[in-house]
Amino acid sequence: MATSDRFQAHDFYLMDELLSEEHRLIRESARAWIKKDVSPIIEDYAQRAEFPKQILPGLGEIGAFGPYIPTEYGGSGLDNIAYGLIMQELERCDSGVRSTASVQSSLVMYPIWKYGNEEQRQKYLPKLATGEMMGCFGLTEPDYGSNPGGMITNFKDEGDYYLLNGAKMWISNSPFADIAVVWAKNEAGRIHGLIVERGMEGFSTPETHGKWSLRASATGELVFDNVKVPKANLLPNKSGLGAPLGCLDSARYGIAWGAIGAAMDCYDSAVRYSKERIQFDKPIGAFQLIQKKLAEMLTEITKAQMLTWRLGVLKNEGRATTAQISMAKRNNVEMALNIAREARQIHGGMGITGEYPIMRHMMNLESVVTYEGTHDIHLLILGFDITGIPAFK
Ligand code: TGC
Ligand code: FAD
Repeated sequence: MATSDRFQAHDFYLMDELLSEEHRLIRESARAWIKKDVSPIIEDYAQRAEFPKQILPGLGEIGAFGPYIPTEYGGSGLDNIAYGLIMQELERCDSGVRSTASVQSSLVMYPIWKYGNEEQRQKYLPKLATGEMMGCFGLTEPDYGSNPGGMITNFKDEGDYYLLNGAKMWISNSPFADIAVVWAKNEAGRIHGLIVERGMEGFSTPETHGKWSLRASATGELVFDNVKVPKANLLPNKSGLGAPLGCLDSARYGIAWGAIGAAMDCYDSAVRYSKERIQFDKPIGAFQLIQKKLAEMLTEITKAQMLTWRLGVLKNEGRATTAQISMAKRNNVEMALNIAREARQIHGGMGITGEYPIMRHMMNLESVVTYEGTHDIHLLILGFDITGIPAFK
């Protein structure tokens, strides 16, 4: 089913004036590519529960893989606002497309750039930046989701190599990734990152089927059965739970922007539908109850845009805190989910079909509100920041 993409951006508080010419150009090129190459196929792939692999080179070309990674490693060397705008445009189309780029950029390229050595950076980053090589990030385990510090995946020093055992679950991109950045404990119980490559004996990546959400994104497991990982594949420059959590800060920041994209798409479709759909001899947009929904949607989108732009400025200055990022991820995903639900109602019965993007966004956002830290975990991160008292355990 090829659906037309009639999206028009809404900028009620003239936020574009806060962007540079370069920011606007980057956003427009991402938006144009999405409209041309991804929007026409995304509904069909989501319905078939398949990831459209043919978009990978295009994602590389628009700079969606490693936007803020330095150009010497193949990245685009952009700032955090540009990174956010790209994520917004991708998720405006589909959260799964943004997911693929988020994982590659913030959960694979970022740890190799920040925690890897020069040899690892040169070996992996340029290929990851073009999409020629794809990666995934293995933190979550079947028994350790919100509490990754409890992980049981482990490795032992066997002299010439590390012997890796364990399993990861719910891993975006795992079924087709060439490499996995895997978090595992050493014999002393210290968490380290290891780069595991497809083809290593004992390493498999079974796909997770039957998802009602993120259907256009591939999700799977990572299974390690006595995998011999070369010692050169250990990320040497940071260990402890803070290492994977540091990557999450960057990915959660991208999601905060991305969720605004999904909300904008639902709002835009709802505005258009409310002017076109006639009931009781009037466009439904003439009824106060519909206007209330639209006015509240635009208000929430505008508030989220301002919050997130300011977060981007702080991030560019190196001043954005984990708790500030949690506030934006939590607020914006909930905002987008609420807008998707309201937009679904405005579309009446048509809202449940693939003719409109609404139901797909709504179902996708049910994953987004859970991954990268659940809605309630982000509330607890904020509670910790406010009181100084951790309430996680
Ligand atoms: P806690 O004792 O608080 O912290 C352990 C160490 O980590 C440090 N730290 C951080 N460092 C960097 N950045 C952060 N955001 C950090 N947060 C904490 C902390 O200072 C400490 O360092 P040190 O030196 O003292 O050891 O850890 P805890 O075990 O109490 O857990 C805290 C909690 C619950 C907030 C954390 O575990 C958490 O965030 N849980 C949520 C797990 C999560 O978000 N998983 C996401 C998996 S990846 C994913 O979902 C990808 S989806 C991708 C897609 O498709 O887009
Ligand atoms: P649980 O941790 O079991 O939580 C269940 C419920 O209990 C939640 O409501 C939670 O908020 C609540 N809860 C837990 N602890 C507390 C507490 N202390 N106080 C109050 N409430 C609490 N992970 C990766 O590592 N890499 C990936 O690429 C990846 N991609 C994903 C893709 C998809 C489509 C999905 C759905 C998940 C993905 N994840 C990935 C995993 C994701 O990060 C986890 O699902 C998430 O962290 C929550 O873990 P859980 O599902 O085990 O839920």
